[in-house]
Amino acid sequence: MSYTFLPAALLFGGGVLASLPVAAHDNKHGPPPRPPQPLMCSQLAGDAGGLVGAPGIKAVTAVIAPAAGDNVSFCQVDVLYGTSPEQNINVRVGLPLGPLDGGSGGVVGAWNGRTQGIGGGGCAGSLSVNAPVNAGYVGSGNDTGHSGGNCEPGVNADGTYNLQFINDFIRNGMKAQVLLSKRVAAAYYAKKPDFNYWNGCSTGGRQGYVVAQELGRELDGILANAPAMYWTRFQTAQMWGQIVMKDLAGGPIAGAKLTQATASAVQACDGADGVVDGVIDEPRACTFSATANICGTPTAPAANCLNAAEAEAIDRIWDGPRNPDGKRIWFGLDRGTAINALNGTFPFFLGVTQFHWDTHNPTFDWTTVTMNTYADVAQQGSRNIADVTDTFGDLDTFRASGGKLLTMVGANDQLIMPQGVLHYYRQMARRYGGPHDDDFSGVQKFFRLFRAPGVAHCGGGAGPQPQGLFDALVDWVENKVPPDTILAQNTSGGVVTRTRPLCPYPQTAVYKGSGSTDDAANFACAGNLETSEEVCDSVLVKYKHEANGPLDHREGGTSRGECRRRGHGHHDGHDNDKDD
Ligand SMILES: [Ca+2]
Repeated sequence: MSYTFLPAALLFGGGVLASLPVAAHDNKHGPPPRPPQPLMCSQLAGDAGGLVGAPGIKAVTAVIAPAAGDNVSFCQVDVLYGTSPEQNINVRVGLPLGPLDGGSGGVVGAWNGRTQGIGGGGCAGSLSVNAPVNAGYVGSGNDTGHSGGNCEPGVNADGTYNLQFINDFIRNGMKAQVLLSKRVAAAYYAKKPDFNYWNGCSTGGRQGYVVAQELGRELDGILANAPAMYWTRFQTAQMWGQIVMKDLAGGPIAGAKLTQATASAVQACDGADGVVDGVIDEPRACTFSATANICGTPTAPAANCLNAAEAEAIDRIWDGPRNPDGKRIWFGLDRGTAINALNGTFPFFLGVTQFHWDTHNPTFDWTTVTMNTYADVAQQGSRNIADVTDTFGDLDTFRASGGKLLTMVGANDQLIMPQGVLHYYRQMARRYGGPHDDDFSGVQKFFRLFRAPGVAHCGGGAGPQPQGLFDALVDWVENKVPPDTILAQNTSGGVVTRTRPLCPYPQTAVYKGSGSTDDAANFACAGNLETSEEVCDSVLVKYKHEANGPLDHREGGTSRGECRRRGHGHHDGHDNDKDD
């Protein structure tokens, strides 16, 4: 295959191509073109690197970082990117040493021929590229245009949005990162990457989805775990429990009571999946009510029982935010999840910030919001800023380009309600699959979701911990082997104590009925967790009409008729269908 060296095209499109040297050669009378040659690291900060003076490139440094501890030496390129004085995105590209810098053992120098972008967390990016570089990848990261993890600058003091800040955080930073990493790799090694990947969790997971949705041709494989997608909607929902506790219980409920309520729910529902192992495999099917923990009742625990108001508050935290009509606005924390993270003595700081974004008022006081007015704030957020932040686009280009998307989400994620990504997955299943609600075969050809029972945000928790996710993605992309299961395991003192398969949603791991329940070999992926009961209960009130709009069955991946037919038109006494 002929190879045309057009590094700038990756970043800036066709407008600047005419001014760049190219190896392609259509002058039959001239000398043959000289193929591109590898560069020394330091040359990447000079004219030969093609970065200096290019549009959007404000500064470039390129130095060889010495080996340190377990980290190998590599070529560290730092680029300050921005197309205006206000835009300043720091991108770091870490390159395994090329042949002119002493690298060896890889495809070119120490390089394995691949790139791997690393995502950030919270309201911050990441410039830590050691892990991918140590594994032979060109690693990259970006700071999303600001340092630190504070999202408050998204709203100016005068009540206007700082859309530069918001867009750099939401999308521009990782786009510049991906494009620059591919461009710098091609310049350094004189070879385009064979495969390009993303690897992130939480905000890093959201970033992976943004790249899939908005740069669909650039990456071959994306690992996007516990994605912070629907940024405005889920972060607003992070405040629901605080408001409920304030209104019903007079303030935060003691942490020990919340912990006991979680333990009681696990005890009640653990065995429903066929294996008593301290984990509720399908928490949506668990209907345990915290009223069982009310002091003085026969079912109350020996310690940390609840008063009636506290019990109602915990039930509403599990249920998630609803509007005054009883229609679901977003999802709650599934039973078995640590409630304290969002509902401790103080609210989660990014949730507080989100209320400022929702109302574009940097001094808005969340304590003025009640359970009845919560929907108004949620609706303001949807109408004012969620189209910018929530990144719920389709995957048409990514799919058509052959990309593969892999997501792990902990079923007991204590920060990002895992039903959010299920909501998106259901929509994509309908978009790329068959006509039936339960047909996920189409979407699974390029996008697989593994929900890990008992696993917390990006890992941790009582459930078996997912293993080898990134390797599974690479195998899918490069060897066409789709991940049919992901191994998960618990360890104690370095010894594996339990293995269990994770299954591509909506399948689940079912015990075969004999042999150790601590051995993955005794489980098989089967069943369908997308019951009409779960799907219909997950239908949300229409986006941007949270205060008093109709339910949006279509966006919920189902139909009103389907939910009516199955008898799910009503929920908890609320007439969910009256306007629909
Ligand atoms: Ca269980």
